[in-house]
Amino acid sequence: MGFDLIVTNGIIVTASEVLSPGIEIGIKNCKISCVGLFLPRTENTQIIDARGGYITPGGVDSHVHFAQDNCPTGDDFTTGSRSAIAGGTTTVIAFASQEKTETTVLPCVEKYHTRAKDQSYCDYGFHLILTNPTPKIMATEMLLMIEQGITSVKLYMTYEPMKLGDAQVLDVLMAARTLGFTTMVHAENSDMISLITDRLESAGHTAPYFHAISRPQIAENEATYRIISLAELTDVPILIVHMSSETAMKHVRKAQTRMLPIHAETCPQYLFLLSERLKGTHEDAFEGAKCVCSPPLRHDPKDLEAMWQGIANGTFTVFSSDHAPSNYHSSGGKKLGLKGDVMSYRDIPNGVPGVETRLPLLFSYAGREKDSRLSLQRFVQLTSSDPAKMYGLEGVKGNIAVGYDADIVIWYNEKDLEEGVTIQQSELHHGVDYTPFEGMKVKNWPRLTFLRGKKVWDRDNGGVVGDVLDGKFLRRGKGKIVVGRTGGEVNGMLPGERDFWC
Ligand code: DUC
Ligand code: ZN
Ligand code: ZN
Ligand code: ZN
Repeated sequence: MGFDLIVTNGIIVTASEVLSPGIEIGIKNCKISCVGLFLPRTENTQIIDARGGYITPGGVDSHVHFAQDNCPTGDDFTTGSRSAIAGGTTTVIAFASQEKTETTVLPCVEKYHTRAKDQSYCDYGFHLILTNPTPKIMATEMLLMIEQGITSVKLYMTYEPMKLGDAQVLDVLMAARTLGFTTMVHAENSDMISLITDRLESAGHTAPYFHAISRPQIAENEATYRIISLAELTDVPILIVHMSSETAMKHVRKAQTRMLPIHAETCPQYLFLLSERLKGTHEDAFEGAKCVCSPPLRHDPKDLEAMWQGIANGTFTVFSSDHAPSNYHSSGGKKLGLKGDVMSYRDIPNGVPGVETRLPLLFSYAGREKDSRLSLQRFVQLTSSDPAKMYGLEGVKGNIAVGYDADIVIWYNEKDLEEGVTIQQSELHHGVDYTPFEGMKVKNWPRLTFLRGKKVWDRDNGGVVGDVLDGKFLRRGKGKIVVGRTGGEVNGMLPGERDFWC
Protein backbone atom coordinates (compact mmCIF):
# COMPACT_ATOMS: atom_id res chain seq x y z
CA MET A 1 0.00 0.00 0.00
CA GLY A 2 1.34 3.43 -0.84
CA PHE A 3 1.02 6.55 1.27
CA ASP A 4 -0.68 9.67 -0.06
CA LEU A 5 1.79 11.80 1.85
CA ILE A 6 5.00 11.31 3.79
CA VAL A 7 6.27 13.97 6.17
CA THR A 8 10.00 13.58 6.55
CA ASN A 9 13.08 15.22 8.00
CA GLY A 10 11.48 16.71 11.12
CA ILE A 11 11.44 16.08 14.86
CA ILE A 12 8.09 14.68 15.94
CA VAL A 13 6.78 15.76 19.34
CA THR A 14 3.88 14.03 21.06
CA ALA A 15 2.45 14.31 24.57
CA SER A 16 4.88 11.68 25.77
CA GLU A 17 7.94 11.77 23.52
CA VAL A 18 10.29 13.71 21.32
CA LEU A 19 11.06 11.17 18.59
CA SER A 20 14.46 10.76 16.97
CA PRO A 21 15.09 12.74 13.80
CA GLY A 22 14.55 10.48 10.81
CA ILE A 23 11.21 9.09 11.94
CA GLU A 24 8.61 9.80 9.24
CA ILE A 25 4.84 10.13 9.19
CA GLY A 26 2.91 8.19 6.54
CA ILE A 27 -0.56 9.50 5.72
CA LYS A 28 -3.27 7.63 3.87
CA ASN A 29 -6.91 8.62 3.42
CA CYS A 30 -6.66 11.62 5.77
CA LYS A 31 -5.33 9.50 8.65
CA ILE A 32 -1.90 8.80 10.05
CA SER A 33 -1.26 5.25 8.94
CA CYS A 34 2.37 4.77 9.94
CA VAL A 35 5.05 6.44 12.04
CA GLY A 36 8.49 4.95 11.43
CA LEU A 37 11.83 4.90 9.65
CA PHE A 38 12.34 4.64 5.88
CA LEU A 39 8.68 4.57 4.84
CA PRO A 40 8.18 3.18 1.32
CA ARG A 41 7.40 5.70 -1.44
CA THR A 42 5.44 5.14 -4.63
CA GLU A 43 5.19 7.49 -7.61
CA ASN A 44 1.94 8.82 -6.12
CA THR A 45 3.36 9.69 -2.74
CA GLN A 46 3.81 13.38 -2.05
CA ILE A 47 6.82 14.17 0.14
CA ILE A 48 6.74 17.03 2.63
CA ASP A 49 10.17 18.13 3.85
CA ALA A 50 10.00 19.44 7.42
CA ARG A 51 13.55 20.84 6.98
CA GLY A 52 14.68 19.90 10.48
CA GLY A 53 11.80 21.69 12.22
CA TYR A 54 9.60 20.33 14.99
CA ILE A 55 6.36 18.55 14.06
CA THR A 56 3.47 18.72 16.55
CA PRO A 57 -0.14 17.54 16.44
CA GLY A 58 -2.58 20.17 15.16
CA GLY A 59 -3.70 22.44 17.97
CA VAL A 60 -7.00 21.76 19.74
CA ASP A 61 -8.38 25.06 21.04
CA SER A 62 -11.24 23.94 23.25
CA HIS A 63 -12.48 27.41 24.14
CA VAL A 64 -13.33 29.90 21.38
CA HIS A 65 -16.34 32.13 20.84
CA PHE A 66 -17.28 32.38 17.16
CA ALA A 67 -20.50 33.94 15.81
CA GLN A 68 -21.93 34.50 19.25
CA ASP A 69 -24.80 36.95 19.69
CA ASN A 70 -23.11 38.69 22.61
CA CYS A 71 -20.06 39.57 20.46
CA PRO A 72 -21.80 41.15 17.43
CA THR A 73 -18.56 42.56 16.00
CA GLY A 74 -16.45 39.53 16.83
CA ASP A 75 -15.30 36.70 14.60
CA ASP A 76 -17.63 34.43 12.73
CA PHE A 77 -16.66 30.87 11.83
CA THR A 78 -14.94 31.90 8.61
CA THR A 79 -12.63 34.55 10.04
CA GLY A 80 -12.12 32.77 13.36
CA SER A 81 -11.23 29.41 11.83
CA ARG A 82 -9.00 31.08 9.21
CA SER A 83 -7.08 32.63 12.05
CA ALA A 84 -6.95 29.24 13.80
CA ILE A 85 -5.21 27.37 10.95
CA ALA A 86 -2.75 30.24 10.39
CA GLY A 87 -1.67 29.70 13.97
CA GLY A 88 -1.52 25.88 13.78
CA THR A 89 -4.91 25.07 15.32
CA THR A 90 -6.89 22.47 13.40
CA THR A 91 -9.73 21.87 15.87
CA VAL A 92 -11.79 24.41 17.76
CA ILE A 93 -14.62 23.87 20.19
CA ALA A 94 -16.94 26.88 20.10
CA PHE A 95 -20.17 27.53 21.99
CA ALA A 96 -23.87 27.21 21.24
CA SER A 97 -25.54 29.50 23.73
CA GLN A 98 -29.01 29.09 25.21
CA GLU A 99 -30.95 32.30 25.99
CA LYS A 100 -32.37 32.47 29.51
CA THR A 101 -35.88 32.75 28.11
CA GLU A 102 -35.56 29.50 26.15
CA THR A 103 -36.92 26.36 27.78
CA THR A 104 -35.34 24.09 25.19
CA VAL A 105 -31.81 23.98 23.78
CA LEU A 106 -32.64 22.44 20.42
CA PRO A 107 -33.22 25.67 18.40
CA CYS A 108 -30.06 27.35 19.65
CA VAL A 109 -27.96 24.32 18.74
CA GLU A 110 -29.49 24.32 15.26
CA LYS A 111 -28.77 28.05 14.95
CA TYR A 112 -25.06 27.55 15.69
CA HIS A 113 -24.84 24.59 13.33
CA THR A 114 -26.18 26.86 10.58
CA ARG A 115 -23.61 29.52 11.47
CA ALA A 116 -20.73 27.04 11.17
CA LYS A 117 -21.67 24.63 8.40
CA ASP A 118 -19.55 25.06 5.27
CA GLN A 119 -17.99 28.14 6.83
CA SER A 120 -15.03 26.72 8.71
CA TYR A 121 -11.42 26.22 7.66
CA CYS A 122 -10.83 23.86 10.59
CA ASP A 123 -12.76 21.09 12.31
CA TYR A 124 -15.13 22.23 15.03
CA GLY A 125 -17.41 21.11 17.81
CA PHE A 126 -19.75 22.84 20.23
CA HIS A 127 -20.09 23.14 23.97
CA LEU A 128 -23.56 24.08 25.12
CA ILE A 129 -23.89 27.17 27.33
CA LEU A 130 -26.73 26.38 29.73
CA THR A 131 -28.46 29.47 31.13
CA ASN A 132 -31.80 27.85 31.96
CA PRO A 133 -31.32 24.16 32.80
CA THR A 134 -34.94 23.07 33.04
CA PRO A 135 -35.76 19.53 34.25
CA LYS A 136 -36.84 18.60 30.72
CA ILE A 137 -33.56 19.74 29.22
CA MET A 138 -31.56 17.90 31.84
CA ALA A 139 -33.60 14.70 31.60
CA THR A 140 -34.17 14.35 27.87
CA GLU A 141 -32.51 16.98 25.70
CA MET A 142 -29.05 16.43 27.17
CA LEU A 143 -29.29 12.79 26.15
CA LEU A 144 -30.02 13.91 22.63
CA MET A 145 -27.10 16.34 22.76
CA ILE A 146 -24.74 13.55 23.77
CA GLU A 147 -26.03 11.37 20.93
CA GLN A 148 -25.37 14.28 18.58
CA GLY A 149 -21.79 14.68 19.82
CA ILE A 150 -22.24 17.72 22.05
CA THR A 151 -20.87 16.24 25.25
CA SER A 152 -19.95 19.27 27.34
CA VAL A 153 -21.68 22.28 28.86
CA LYS A 154 -20.49 25.63 30.19
CA LEU A 155 -22.11 27.23 33.24
CA TYR A 156 -21.68 30.81 34.42
CA MET A 157 -21.68 31.74 38.10
CA THR A 158 -21.73 35.44 37.09
CA TYR A 159 -23.34 37.79 34.49
CA GLU A 160 -27.03 38.54 35.01
CA PRO A 161 -28.21 37.16 31.65
CA MET A 162 -26.40 33.86 32.09
CA LYS A 163 -25.65 33.08 35.70
CA LEU A 164 -26.99 30.07 37.57
CA GLY A 165 -27.57 29.87 41.31
CA ASP A 166 -26.03 27.06 43.32
CA ALA A 167 -29.25 25.02 43.23
CA GLN A 168 -29.24 25.11 39.43
CA VAL A 169 -25.53 24.28 39.32
CA LEU A 170 -26.21 21.25 41.52
CA ASP A 171 -29.03 20.13 39.20
CA VAL A 172 -26.62 20.23 36.26
CA LEU A 173 -23.87 18.42 38.18
CA MET A 174 -26.30 15.66 39.20
CA ALA A 175 -27.34 15.27 35.55
CA ALA A 176 -23.66 15.20 34.54
CA ARG A 177 -23.16 12.42 37.08
CA THR A 178 -25.88 10.35 35.46
CA LEU A 179 -25.27 11.16 31.80
CA GLY A 180 -21.50 11.64 31.74
CA PHE A 181 -21.21 14.99 30.01
CA THR A 182 -18.36 17.34 30.97
CA THR A 183 -19.10 20.55 32.91
CA MET A 184 -17.05 23.72 32.40
CA VAL A 185 -17.55 26.56 34.83
CA HIS A 186 -16.92 30.31 34.75
CA ALA A 187 -16.17 30.92 38.42
CA GLU A 188 -16.59 34.48 39.72
CA ASN A 189 -18.86 35.70 42.53
CA SER A 190 -21.60 37.68 40.84
CA ASP A 191 -22.88 39.65 43.83
CA MET A 192 -19.42 40.86 44.81
CA ILE A 193 -18.92 42.17 41.26
CA SER A 194 -22.35 43.85 41.18
CA LEU A 195 -21.79 45.60 44.48
CA ILE A 196 -18.47 47.07 43.37
CA THR A 197 -19.72 47.92 39.88
CA ASP A 198 -22.71 49.90 41.19
CA ARG A 199 -20.56 51.83 43.61
CA LEU A 200 -17.86 52.55 41.01
CA GLU A 201 -20.46 53.82 38.61
CA SER A 202 -22.08 56.09 41.22
CA ALA A 203 -18.65 57.59 41.81
CA GLY A 204 -18.18 58.18 38.07
CA HIS A 205 -15.47 55.54 37.67
CA THR A 206 -16.37 54.12 34.26
CA ALA A 207 -13.02 53.96 32.42
CA PRO A 208 -11.79 50.53 31.21
CA TYR A 209 -9.29 50.24 34.07
CA PHE A 210 -12.15 49.96 36.56
CA HIS A 211 -13.13 46.67 34.96
CA ALA A 212 -10.22 45.09 36.83
CA ILE A 213 -11.12 46.88 40.07
CA SER A 214 -14.68 45.58 39.83
CA ARG A 215 -13.67 41.92 39.60
CA PRO A 216 -11.13 41.37 42.39
CA GLN A 217 -9.30 38.11 42.95
CA ILE A 218 -11.49 37.31 45.93
CA ALA A 219 -14.47 37.02 43.56
CA GLU A 220 -12.63 34.34 41.56
CA ASN A 221 -11.25 32.78 44.71
CA GLU A 222 -14.62 32.37 46.44
CA ALA A 223 -16.45 31.05 43.38
CA THR A 224 -13.61 28.61 42.61
CA TYR A 225 -13.74 27.15 46.10
CA ARG A 226 -17.54 27.00 45.94
CA ILE A 227 -17.70 25.18 42.59
CA ILE A 228 -15.04 22.71 43.73
CA SER A 229 -17.16 22.03 46.82
CA LEU A 230 -20.31 21.50 44.75
CA ALA A 231 -18.41 19.14 42.46
CA GLU A 232 -17.00 17.25 45.42
CA LEU A 233 -20.42 16.89 47.02
CA THR A 234 -21.88 15.43 43.83
CA ASP A 235 -18.66 13.60 42.94
CA VAL A 236 -18.39 14.73 39.33
CA PRO A 237 -15.45 15.99 37.29
CA ILE A 238 -15.45 19.66 36.32
CA LEU A 239 -13.16 22.04 34.44
CA ILE A 240 -12.80 25.61 35.66
CA VAL A 241 -12.19 27.82 32.64
CA HIS A 242 -9.92 30.83 32.12
CA MET A 243 -8.22 30.92 35.52
CA SER A 244 -6.28 34.09 36.25
CA SER A 245 -5.02 34.18 39.82
CA GLU A 246 -2.83 32.32 42.24
CA THR A 247 -5.26 32.22 45.17
CA ALA A 248 -7.98 30.56 43.09
CA MET A 249 -5.51 28.20 41.41
CA LYS A 250 -4.35 26.97 44.81
CA HIS A 251 -7.85 25.59 45.49
CA VAL A 252 -7.56 23.55 42.31
CA ARG A 253 -4.12 22.30 43.23
CA LYS A 254 -5.27 21.29 46.69
CA ALA A 255 -8.29 19.45 45.29
CA GLN A 256 -6.06 17.60 42.82
CA THR A 257 -3.73 16.61 45.65
CA ARG A 258 -6.79 14.96 47.20
CA MET A 259 -7.28 13.11 43.88
CA LEU A 260 -10.50 14.95 43.06
CA PRO A 261 -11.17 15.22 39.30
CA ILE A 262 -10.94 19.02 39.26
CA HIS A 263 -9.53 20.33 36.00
CA ALA A 264 -8.52 23.85 35.11
CA GLU A 265 -7.73 25.97 32.09
CA THR A 266 -5.69 29.12 31.62
CA CYS A 267 -5.10 31.31 28.60
CA PRO A 268 -2.29 33.39 27.02
CA GLN A 269 -3.61 36.68 28.42
CA TYR A 270 -3.11 35.39 31.97
CA LEU A 271 0.51 34.41 31.24
CA PHE A 272 1.58 37.59 29.51
CA LEU A 273 -0.61 40.64 30.28
CA LEU A 274 -1.15 42.74 33.40
CA SER A 275 -4.02 45.05 34.35
CA GLU A 276 -1.96 48.16 33.71
CA ARG A 277 -2.80 47.48 30.06
CA LEU A 278 -6.35 48.55 30.89
CA LYS A 279 -5.12 52.08 31.52
CA GLY A 280 -4.77 52.81 27.83
CA THR A 281 -2.13 55.06 26.33
CA HIS A 282 -1.25 58.73 26.21
CA GLU A 283 -2.75 59.00 22.75
CA ASP A 284 -5.89 57.02 23.50
CA ALA A 285 -7.12 56.74 27.07
CA PHE A 286 -9.84 54.29 26.04
CA GLU A 287 -7.41 51.82 24.47
CA GLY A 288 -7.54 49.70 27.62
CA ALA A 289 -10.89 48.45 26.31
CA LYS A 290 -8.88 46.16 24.02
CA CYS A 291 -7.76 44.15 27.06
CA VAL A 292 -11.09 43.79 28.87
CA CYS A 293 -11.65 40.11 29.59
CA SER A 294 -13.12 38.17 32.51
CA PRO A 295 -11.69 37.27 34.89
CA PRO A 296 -9.71 40.47 34.36
CA LEU A 297 -5.99 40.82 33.83
CA ARG A 298 -4.35 40.88 37.24
CA HIS A 299 -2.25 43.57 38.80
CA ASP A 300 0.69 41.62 40.15
CA PRO A 301 3.46 39.97 38.09
CA LYS A 302 3.37 37.24 40.76
CA ASP A 303 0.06 36.09 39.29
CA LEU A 304 1.64 35.65 35.87
CA GLU A 305 4.38 33.66 37.55
CA ALA A 306 1.83 31.50 39.36
CA MET A 307 0.03 30.73 36.10
CA TRP A 308 3.35 29.66 34.58
CA GLN A 309 3.89 27.33 37.51
CA GLY A 310 0.43 25.83 36.98
CA ILE A 311 1.34 25.32 33.31
CA ALA A 312 4.54 23.50 34.20
CA ASN A 313 3.39 21.46 37.20
CA GLY A 314 0.20 19.98 35.75
CA THR A 315 -2.43 22.03 37.61
CA PHE A 316 -3.78 23.16 34.25
CA THR A 317 -5.09 20.50 31.93
CA VAL A 318 -5.93 22.87 29.12
CA PHE A 319 -4.32 25.97 27.59
CA SER A 320 -6.94 27.59 25.39
CA SER A 321 -7.28 31.04 23.83
CA ASP A 322 -10.78 31.99 25.05
CA HIS A 323 -10.87 33.86 21.74
CA ALA A 324 -13.81 36.25 22.28
CA PRO A 325 -12.99 39.59 20.67
CA SER A 326 -14.99 42.58 19.50
CA ASN A 327 -13.84 45.18 16.99
CA TYR A 328 -12.19 48.22 18.52
CA HIS A 329 -13.21 50.75 15.86
CA SER A 330 -16.63 51.07 14.28
CA SER A 331 -16.67 50.07 10.66
CA GLY A 332 -19.05 51.58 8.17
CA GLY A 333 -21.49 52.74 10.82
CA LYS A 334 -23.09 49.30 10.85
CA LYS A 335 -20.61 47.43 12.95
CA LEU A 336 -20.46 48.89 16.40
CA GLY A 337 -16.95 49.13 17.76
CA LEU A 338 -15.87 49.52 21.34
CA LYS A 339 -14.38 52.98 20.94
CA GLY A 340 -16.99 55.71 20.88
CA ASP A 341 -19.92 53.31 21.04
CA VAL A 342 -19.42 52.13 24.59
CA MET A 343 -19.38 54.61 27.45
CA SER A 344 -18.79 52.57 30.60
CA TYR A 345 -16.46 49.64 31.11
CA ARG A 346 -19.47 47.57 32.17
CA ASP A 347 -20.82 47.71 28.60
CA ILE A 348 -17.61 46.53 26.97
CA PRO A 349 -18.10 42.96 25.71
CA ASN A 350 -15.57 40.85 27.62
CA GLY A 351 -12.93 39.01 25.67
CA VAL A 352 -9.75 39.30 23.63
CA PRO A 353 -8.61 37.70 20.35
CA GLY A 354 -5.99 34.96 20.53
CA VAL A 355 -6.82 31.83 18.53
CA GLU A 356 -3.93 32.49 16.09
CA THR A 357 -1.26 33.55 18.58
CA ARG A 358 -1.97 30.86 21.23
CA LEU A 359 0.44 28.21 19.95
CA PRO A 360 3.35 30.48 18.93
CA LEU A 361 3.24 32.30 22.28
CA LEU A 362 3.47 29.12 24.35
CA PHE A 363 5.83 27.32 21.97
CA SER A 364 8.34 30.14 22.50
CA TYR A 365 8.76 28.92 26.07
CA ALA A 366 8.80 25.18 25.32
CA GLY A 367 11.99 23.19 25.03
CA ARG A 368 15.29 22.89 26.79
CA GLU A 369 16.75 26.36 26.41
CA LYS A 370 17.68 28.41 29.47
CA ASP A 371 14.57 30.57 29.32
CA SER A 372 12.14 27.68 28.70
CA ARG A 373 9.24 27.17 31.09
CA LEU A 374 7.86 23.83 29.95
CA SER A 375 8.91 20.76 28.03
CA LEU A 376 7.92 20.22 24.42
CA GLN A 377 5.79 17.25 25.51
CA ARG A 378 3.97 19.41 28.05
CA PHE A 379 3.33 21.93 25.26
CA VAL A 380 1.59 19.20 23.25
CA GLN A 381 -0.37 17.99 26.28
CA LEU A 382 -1.73 21.44 27.08
CA THR A 383 -2.49 22.65 23.59
CA SER A 384 -3.65 19.50 21.88
CA SER A 385 -3.72 16.05 23.47
CA ASP A 386 -5.29 16.82 26.86
CA PRO A 387 -8.08 19.06 25.54
CA ALA A 388 -8.78 16.28 23.02
CA LYS A 389 -9.05 13.71 25.84
CA MET A 390 -11.01 16.00 28.11
CA TYR A 391 -13.62 16.69 25.44
CA GLY A 392 -14.12 13.28 23.88
CA LEU A 393 -11.75 13.41 20.91
CA GLU A 394 -9.20 10.86 22.06
CA GLY A 395 -8.21 8.51 19.26
CA VAL A 396 -9.13 11.15 16.67
CA LYS A 397 -7.33 14.39 17.52
CA GLY A 398 -4.29 15.45 19.53
CA ASN A 399 -1.66 12.85 18.70
CA ILE A 400 0.77 11.81 16.00
CA ALA A 401 0.04 8.11 16.08
CA VAL A 402 -1.53 5.48 13.86
CA GLY A 403 -5.27 5.92 13.41
CA TYR A 404 -5.44 9.59 14.37
CA ASP A 405 -6.55 12.31 11.95
CA ALA A 406 -3.55 13.64 10.04
CA ASP A 407 -3.68 17.08 11.67
CA ILE A 408 -0.09 18.21 11.74
CA VAL A 409 1.86 21.40 12.32
CA ILE A 410 5.36 21.82 10.93
CA TRP A 411 7.35 24.58 12.63
CA TYR A 412 10.33 26.41 11.16
CA ASN A 413 13.78 25.10 11.70
CA GLU A 414 14.97 27.87 14.00
CA LYS A 415 17.94 28.45 11.70
CA ASP A 416 15.46 29.51 9.00
CA LEU A 417 13.85 32.03 11.33
CA GLU A 418 16.71 33.52 13.24
CA GLU A 419 14.95 36.76 14.08
CA GLY A 420 11.80 35.05 15.30
CA VAL A 421 8.44 36.64 14.49
CA THR A 422 6.99 39.89 15.84
CA ILE A 423 3.25 39.63 16.40
CA GLN A 424 1.49 42.28 14.33
CA GLN A 425 -2.18 42.84 13.68
CA SER A 426 -1.43 43.35 9.97
CA GLU A 427 -0.16 39.75 9.73
CA LEU A 428 -3.06 38.06 11.51
CA HIS A 429 -6.11 36.47 9.95
CA HIS A 430 -8.92 37.13 12.41
CA GLY A 431 -11.72 39.54 11.57
CA VAL A 432 -11.16 42.07 14.33
CA ASP A 433 -8.91 45.11 14.20
CA TYR A 434 -6.36 44.55 16.94
CA THR A 435 -4.33 42.04 18.93
CA PRO A 436 -3.47 42.58 22.60
CA PHE A 437 -0.14 40.87 21.87
CA GLU A 438 0.96 43.51 19.31
CA GLY A 439 4.74 43.84 19.19
CA MET A 440 5.53 40.72 21.21
CA LYS A 441 8.29 38.60 19.81
CA VAL A 442 7.87 34.83 19.43
CA LYS A 443 10.63 32.40 18.51
CA ASN A 444 8.77 30.36 15.97
CA TRP A 445 5.56 30.08 13.95
CA PRO A 446 3.74 27.24 12.18
CA ARG A 447 5.24 27.07 8.69
CA LEU A 448 2.75 24.48 7.44
CA THR A 449 -0.57 23.27 8.85
CA PHE A 450 -2.29 20.09 7.62
CA LEU A 451 -5.93 19.27 8.34
CA ARG A 452 -6.71 15.58 7.82
CA GLY A 453 -3.76 15.35 5.41
CA LYS A 454 -4.66 18.44 3.41
CA LYS A 455 -2.34 21.45 3.48
CA VAL A 456 -4.39 24.40 4.74
CA TRP A 457 -1.66 26.87 5.75
CA ASP A 458 1.65 27.53 4.00
CA ARG A 459 3.21 30.64 5.50
CA ASP A 460 5.75 31.11 2.72
CA ASN A 461 3.59 30.13 -0.24
CA GLY A 462 0.12 31.59 -0.25
CA GLY A 463 -0.66 31.72 3.46
CA VAL A 464 -4.16 30.31 3.92
CA VAL A 465 -4.49 27.64 1.22
CA GLY A 466 -7.42 25.77 2.74
CA ASP A 467 -11.09 26.39 2.17
CA VAL A 468 -14.19 27.08 4.24
CA LEU A 469 -15.54 23.73 3.11
CA ASP A 470 -12.61 21.89 4.74
CA GLY A 471 -13.82 22.06 8.34
CA LYS A 472 -16.15 19.32 9.59
CA PHE A 473 -18.42 19.16 12.61
CA LEU A 474 -16.97 16.77 15.17
CA ARG A 475 -19.36 14.44 16.94
CA ARG A 476 -17.45 14.08 20.15
CA GLY A 477 -17.59 11.13 22.50
CA LYS A 478 -17.74 11.51 26.25
CA GLY A 479 -14.74 13.20 27.81
CA LYS A 480 -12.10 11.34 29.80
CA ILE A 481 -11.05 12.34 33.27
CA VAL A 482 -7.48 13.57 32.93
CA VAL A 483 -6.66 14.25 36.60
CA GLY A 484 -7.86 12.70 39.85
CA ARG A 485 -10.45 9.96 40.11
CA THR A 486 -14.16 9.63 40.85
CA GLY A 487 -15.67 7.74 43.75
CA GLY A 488 -13.66 9.62 46.36
CA GLU A 489 -14.85 10.20 49.89
CA VAL A 490 -16.41 13.59 50.34
CA ASN A 491 -14.75 15.83 52.88
CA GLY A 492 -16.62 15.50 56.17
CA MET A 493 -18.91 12.70 54.96
CA LEU A 494 -18.63 9.16 56.22
CA PRO A 495 -17.77 6.48 53.64
CA GLY A 496 -20.96 5.30 51.99
CA GLU A 497 -23.03 8.19 53.29
CA ARG A 498 -23.62 9.44 49.78
CA ASP A 499 -25.22 6.10 48.88
CA PHE A 500 -28.39 7.23 50.65
CA TRP A 501 -29.06 10.02 48.18
CA CYS A 502 -26.96 9.59 45.06
N1 DUC B 1 -16.12 34.25 29.58
C1 DUC B 1 -15.60 33.64 28.55
O1 DUC B 1 -15.52 32.43 28.54
N2 DUC B 1 -15.15 34.33 27.51
C2 DUC B 1 -15.21 35.71 27.41
C3 DUC B 1 -15.76 36.40 28.57
C4 DUC B 1 -16.22 35.55 29.66
O2 DUC B 1 -16.70 36.04 30.65
ZN1 ZN C 1 -16.30 32.73 30.93
ZN1 ZN D 1 -14.85 32.15 26.84
ZN1 ZN E 1 -2.02 36.00 5.15
